[in-house]
Amino acid sequence: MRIDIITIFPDYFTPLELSLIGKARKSGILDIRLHDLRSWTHDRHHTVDDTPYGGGPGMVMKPQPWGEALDAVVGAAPDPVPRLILPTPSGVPFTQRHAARLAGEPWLVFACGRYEGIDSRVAVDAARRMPVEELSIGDYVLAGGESATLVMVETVSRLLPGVLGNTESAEQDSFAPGVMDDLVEGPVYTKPAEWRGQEVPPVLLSGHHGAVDRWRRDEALRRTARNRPELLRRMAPDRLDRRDREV
Ligand code: 6GU
Repeated sequence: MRIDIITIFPDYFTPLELSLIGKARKSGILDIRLHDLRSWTHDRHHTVDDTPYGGGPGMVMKPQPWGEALDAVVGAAPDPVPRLILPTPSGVPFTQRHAARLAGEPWLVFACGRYEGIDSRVAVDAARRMPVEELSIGDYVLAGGESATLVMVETVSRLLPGVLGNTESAEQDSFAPGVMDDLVEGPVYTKPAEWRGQEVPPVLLSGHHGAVDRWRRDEALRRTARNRPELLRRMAPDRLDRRDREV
């Protein structure tokens, strides 16, 4: 997968050189390209923002550098056609479902806004050439789209074939589409079997895989009820079996 990131802070993305994503880039699974928006400015001060029409606080990102940046990065008739992601607190809430869908795309472009956002005409102009999605990572306001882009790139990247090792399967993750859909994961344990007076739940040492699976599902249901009750309320009734209802 190719990912282009356009930002006024390319240095913000050095974490993408580390760990799983760094390895995926070295192995060629991931081709991440960073672009400094200011390289498409033409004035001495490399200006990317201006005052908002209609007044009000803060500054808005000018359309001109964004238009030229997207022209240069995407081209006139791209093949394949990339998907443009606009991280914004006003966007659709980003979920694991979005991540799974985006992981199937060949090419994503992230446009990181700062200040009060990007002049709205940029998204309309880009949509003439490619699908555009406005996505938010949660109900709080960040100083810019960079950290939200890091979150989305990491979430999508770990779903790409070959990025996670066998020990770190994405299938049993909290929110993973499939069996654990709409549930958060329960507690996990490693050696020693006793630590500071606490024993590991004996079922995990029993070797009975069926019993272990059932215990994990019970614990996931309990933790979901405690921390995310709204997830259980919206869950389709047919997704709970008879044993689930007893938990
Ligand atoms: Cl994507 N951007 C900004 N600036 N703030 C956010 C956000 C995005 N998602 C939640 N808050």
